[in-house]
Amino acid sequence: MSTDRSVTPAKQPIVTKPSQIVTIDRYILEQQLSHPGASGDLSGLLYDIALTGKMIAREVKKAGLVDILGHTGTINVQGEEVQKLDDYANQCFIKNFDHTGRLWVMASEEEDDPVPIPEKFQMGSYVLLFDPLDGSSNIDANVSIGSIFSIYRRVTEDGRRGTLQDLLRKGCDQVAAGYVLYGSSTMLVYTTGHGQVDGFTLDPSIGEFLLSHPDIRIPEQGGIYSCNEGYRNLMSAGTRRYLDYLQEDDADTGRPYSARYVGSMVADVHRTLLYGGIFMYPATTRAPGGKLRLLYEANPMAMLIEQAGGMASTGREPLLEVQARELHERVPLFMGSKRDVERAIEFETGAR
Ligand code: FDP
Repeated sequence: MSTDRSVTPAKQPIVTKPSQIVTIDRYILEQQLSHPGASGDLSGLLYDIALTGKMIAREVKKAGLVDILGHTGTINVQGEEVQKLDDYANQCFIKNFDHTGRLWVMASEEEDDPVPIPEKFQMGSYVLLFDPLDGSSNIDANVSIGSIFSIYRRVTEDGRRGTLQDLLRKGCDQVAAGYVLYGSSTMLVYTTGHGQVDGFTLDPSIGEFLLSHPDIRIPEQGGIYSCNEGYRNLMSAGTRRYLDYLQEDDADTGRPYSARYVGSMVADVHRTLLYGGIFMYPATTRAPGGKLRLLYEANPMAMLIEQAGGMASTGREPLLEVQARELHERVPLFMGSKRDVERAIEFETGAR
């Protein structure tokens, strides 16, 4: 019998030291401290976005359980009315932001008109636009969806109410923008400009967003294009020639590109931000102005892409320079790696 009593030590679980963890609260606070004179209102708005994202993520996780927990419009076992997820997300944004004293006015993709701050609450100096649940046609298939937000400073000063003037802006006026992605994990990605885009992943065990993707930079050029090619025959000749170009065999320029299209803008743009390439929703004969909403989808995503070193265009002009004329205006868009978007513009404008 062996006298060697040594045993293989049990594997230690991998534990992240507290010193290595940067919570979103800490990160936002540190950013605020690096801007002396900041009122803290923008930080407050970002904390509220994180909270809203967590509340929506909790409900999204239950979306597949409708047969068990109850259908929309019915009363569930707890005696609560089951709300449609996009209505829930919309209400969640409105209720979490209307009383904070930080906002002047809001607008939601789900509401026809601007959402005023109720009289009983204090008014603030920021303007919030949001798409509470983007890609919602994907919910029942358990595919990633997201919430998108865009923040501006108010421009009107008088009276007790923000107006359309505060909301109909150019994307380049945004002071912050971002999204919460409800995917295999929940992520919050945001920018406040200065060429900085950061991503945080929700650790469900502690209910906190932790810095997981600091300083995201989009590659100069990618190898993936993302587009609903089902509408190819409805697209312009330039767009079709660009798609042909992406599909040609030319190893020197990394073609053909791979195609990836989730059909959920937040997921498609998130992948584009991380891996590079191009996401596009061009004009079609059925939707000559494009499909995606300028204020709730295009502008915030364009700000993120550009702050990460990429480019965003309508195909003819810089996306962030488009002056909004209507709250629910749509726009054709091309965004992603700089070289890919430049090439798309060449085809769109007929330069190639
Ligand atoms: P959805 O209709 O599912 O809400 O603008 C909304 C959006 O999704 C985007 O998230 C997505 O990129 C796009 O529409 C998908 O549109 P198509 O089905 O026309 O491709």
